[in-house]
Amino acid sequence: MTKPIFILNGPNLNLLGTREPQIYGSTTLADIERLCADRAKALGHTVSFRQSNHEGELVGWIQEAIEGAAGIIINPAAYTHTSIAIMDALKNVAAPVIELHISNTHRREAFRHHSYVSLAATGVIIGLGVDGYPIAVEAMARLLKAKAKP
Ligand code: CA2
Repeated sequence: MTKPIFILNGPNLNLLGTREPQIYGSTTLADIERLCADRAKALGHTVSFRQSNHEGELVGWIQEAIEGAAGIIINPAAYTHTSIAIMDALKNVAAPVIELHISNTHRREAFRHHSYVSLAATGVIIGLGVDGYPIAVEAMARLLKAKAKP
């Protein structure tokens, strides 16, 4: 059995679709999970889709991914800009890591312009709205296919 792609979501993303629609849109996290699962299935993969408001729980899931995931797609939310712990955890993952942001963080406040997580990411998807999630699944499938080649 192939390992799932972990899709990890950080603090407050459970509120998607309920607040700040002008920035984050009206799609809920449950809708996004379905979009990702469907896209993954079409590409021959599965996903394990999770959200936490706690930094330590996210670090634990990243450690679990070292053995248990084909790759990680992560929207670390506000921890992007603060968490050396998440960056350090991701640096121990040999599998591909895609960092994802719904909004274009570079068009927002200066404190959102720096990402610790980017230092440990294979690639970054920013500012494509919630479409970024299925696009990230597609990109991950391509990275995994390229890696599987002899
Ligand atoms: O654009 C993104 O995906 C962010 O990772 C979202 C984070 C923000 O801190 C990052 O700078 C960029 C915030 C997630 C909060 O999500 C909410 C969703 C709906 C209502 C309120 C917050």
